[in-house]
Amino acid sequence: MTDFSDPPAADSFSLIAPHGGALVDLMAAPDRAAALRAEQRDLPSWVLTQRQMLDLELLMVGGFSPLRGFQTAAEVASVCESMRLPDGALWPIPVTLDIEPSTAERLEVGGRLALLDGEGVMLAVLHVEDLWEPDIEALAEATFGTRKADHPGVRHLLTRSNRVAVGGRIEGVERPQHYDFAELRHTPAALRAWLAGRGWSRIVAFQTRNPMHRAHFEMTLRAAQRHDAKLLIHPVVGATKAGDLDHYTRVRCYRKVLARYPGSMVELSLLPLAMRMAGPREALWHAIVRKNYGCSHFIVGRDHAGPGLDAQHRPFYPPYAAQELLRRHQDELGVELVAFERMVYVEERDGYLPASECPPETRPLDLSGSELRRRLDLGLEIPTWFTFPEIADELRRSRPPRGQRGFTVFFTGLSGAGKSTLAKVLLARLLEVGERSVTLLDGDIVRRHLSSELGFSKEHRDINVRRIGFVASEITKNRGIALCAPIAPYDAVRREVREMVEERGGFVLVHVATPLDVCADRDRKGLYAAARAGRIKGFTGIDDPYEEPADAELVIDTAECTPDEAVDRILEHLEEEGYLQSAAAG
Ligand code: PPS
Repeated sequence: MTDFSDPPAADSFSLIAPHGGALVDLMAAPDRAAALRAEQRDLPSWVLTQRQMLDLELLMVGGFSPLRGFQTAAEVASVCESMRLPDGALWPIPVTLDIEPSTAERLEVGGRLALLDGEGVMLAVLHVEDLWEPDIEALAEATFGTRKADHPGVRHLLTRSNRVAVGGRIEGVERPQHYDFAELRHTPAALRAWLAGRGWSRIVAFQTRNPMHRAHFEMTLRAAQRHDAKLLIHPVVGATKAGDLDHYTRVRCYRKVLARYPGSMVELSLLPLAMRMAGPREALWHAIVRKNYGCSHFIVGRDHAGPGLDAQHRPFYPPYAAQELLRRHQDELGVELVAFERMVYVEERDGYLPASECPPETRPLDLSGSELRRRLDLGLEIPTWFTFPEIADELRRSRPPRGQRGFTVFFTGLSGAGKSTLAKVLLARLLEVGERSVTLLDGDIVRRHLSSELGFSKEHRDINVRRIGFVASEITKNRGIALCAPIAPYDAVRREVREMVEERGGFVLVHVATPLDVCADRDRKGLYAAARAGRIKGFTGIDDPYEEPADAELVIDTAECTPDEAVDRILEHLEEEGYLQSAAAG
């Protein structure tokens, strides 16, 4: 593999590369870094989230040039309003650092904040220039063009970000450690130097968060040839969209695709970016970042960095908005737009053509992402016209047929609805067959072992259910079966758990919808009587909410069937979906 060892200083290379302005290098010199480390114990500190660490890394190495730190309120206002920094430079996406109020209370403008990784290693020092409370909704509107929480970027802002932000200049002490694919990770300066050293001046960058199939291969090959340029495959390996294929599998796929290009026209480098899924604004942002990495051209598709469909099944952004935005700014930016054409396979020609150039008598073929997943799930053939066989092998390894994958059955419902009974019957039926390892995470059991310190406030219930989800997702990842049976009364956290588990395998939500009066009549633990008498406060269904799921795969009322009948239905569903062979369904 190519050696891209770091050059001694960043700015000296900005002259060599014809594309891109001067690179910012925020890393402190070794003496200064040692001095900052010595002061660490006297400074207030903040442990960065995974996403914040990715932003910090790109700030420190100059991937976010010309930014010199996390943005202040004035900078963010300017970015939101005009897509420009206060000095007029193009910059379409806010890069902010949100912190907990308890940390903010210990800070003042003019002071400093140590930024730590999860193990307490100080990565950088932030010189506090501004402490402010962002208007989250306005921020969402400006960045994503919507305030609706069905947009994952908006949802992240609304539900996962703290209400206080700190802005200011960064001094980098130590870059975050990556133990995976270290030889494919390069600073902008190192990549620029390497490109210049090889005499590459026209470079088309290809951004991706997906594995590359033949259509991508053909399109990138064509793009490079048409622009008389070399090609940089520059996939995002930071945070992408929930449900995306893991980056380990993707990188194995990219490496294999590389061997398919003719001559020495292509290189691969990994980008530790936290994507926002902000569509057009994000496309422009990606182009700026690629310019920093020394590229002259940037491929933008129909729905670049699009978050998928909204609750009404409509796209969030018009189909060509990202291309139009970059086209408007390409001269100023010095990065040329390469508009991505959808390539389709034309059987009659045994080759790929842009969809718009297909002769009318031909029948173009394409395979959607969901059709590919369906074929993988059921162990069906993946056509070689769609993806190279070596890529299909990687995909099959990563997403084996459902019968070989783990899954979680998550029961939710009121106390006394019959969740535990169904889970126990299902456990027994699965163990009778004995082919798979099965773990029961019953509400009461979890509360005794995993969540003994928690009560029944909304906050505590959410923590409890999240813990169950975490354990279930680990079991699922390792190809086991997890059966969960908490009340889990809140929709948002149930959806979070689904997302977490579906990344790794199957998730079946069973709403045990036994009516409240039946549950209260059963009252096996005497809790309803106690709740009605006011001896227990905040009891689900009495004086605490239960949000009925709208996304349950199965709804079962135990007042209307026996436990065996209910479990038969669950087993049938698992069999139909391909998670179990017929033996378990008896
Ligand atoms: S949650 O909401 O998912 O965190 O609840 P869970 O962990 O499943 O715990 C529910 C069991 O705790 C008992 N219990 C209560 N339930 C609801 N509300 C209140 N205030 C409460 N206090 C104690 C109750 O026995 C539940 O068990 P199940 O098996 O559901 O009857």
